[in-house]
Amino acid sequence: MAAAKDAPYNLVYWPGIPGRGEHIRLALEEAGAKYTDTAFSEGGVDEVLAFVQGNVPDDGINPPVLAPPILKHADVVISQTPNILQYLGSHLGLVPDADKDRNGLYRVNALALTALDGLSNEPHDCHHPIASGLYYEDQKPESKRRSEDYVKNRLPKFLTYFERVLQSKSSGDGPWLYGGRLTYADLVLFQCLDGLKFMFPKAVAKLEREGKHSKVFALHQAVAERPRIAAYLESSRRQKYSNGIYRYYEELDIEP
Ligand SMILES: N[C@@H](CCC(=O)N[C@@H](CS)C(=O)NCC(=O)O)C(=O)O
Repeated sequence: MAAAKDAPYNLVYWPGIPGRGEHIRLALEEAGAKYTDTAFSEGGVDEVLAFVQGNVPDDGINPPVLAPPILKHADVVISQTPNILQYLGSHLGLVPDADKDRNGLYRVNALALTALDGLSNEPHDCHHPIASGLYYEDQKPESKRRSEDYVKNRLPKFLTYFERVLQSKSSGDGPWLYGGRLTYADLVLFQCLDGLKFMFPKAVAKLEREGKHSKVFALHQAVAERPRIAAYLESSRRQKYSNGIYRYYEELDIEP
């Protein structure tokens, strides 16, 4: 059975944190797609654990997954955030039109991967510079050093890169990263910057005041104002940042 066009989308992700699952939610919400979410379903944690422990899917088609987010859609079970986004992007119209721009999908994916590298994975490592399996509390001095370097060097580097993308001809008209229309890469950049505003409020506010990344901040605003995204952000489906990738620790709220 191929993935049925009208089959509902099922997001499998840990309850209690927006986490990487948020990138998937934003794509589904922007498209107005019907979906279920284990963050809000009874027994949601058990479903995540069944995947993480390798009990499902053992269906002869889909390999086991290592970690959420996981997307189930008809007979498709896939993991890896940018991989899921590429799948959803094609299904939900969040990638360039393949007839007009055959390789646009890969360009958009490169932008999303770059945002996830520098504005999601590296922030995660600010709290886990020694080991992902150790608590933040077990690596606080290293975390402080890592965070200082991140806000001073890495964060401006990535924002400068995205400003350059937004100023480039390939960005087209309007506030979007590629081809003059919203793609999933814009949603990823929005979510990353949104999380960073929560995680490093002083550093991000300073960068915003300096005005060197005004197009990046304008993109964040433009995504937040999309009617479906605005409604989603106001809804109870939008979870608060807590103990996920984007966390707030006063001692790391550094002004570079
Ligand atoms: N590269 C993967 C990373 C997936 C990942 O690290 N998921 C987290 C939750 S956001 C997790 O549960 N990890 C468990 C682990 O790495 O052991 C992606 O982008 O989806």
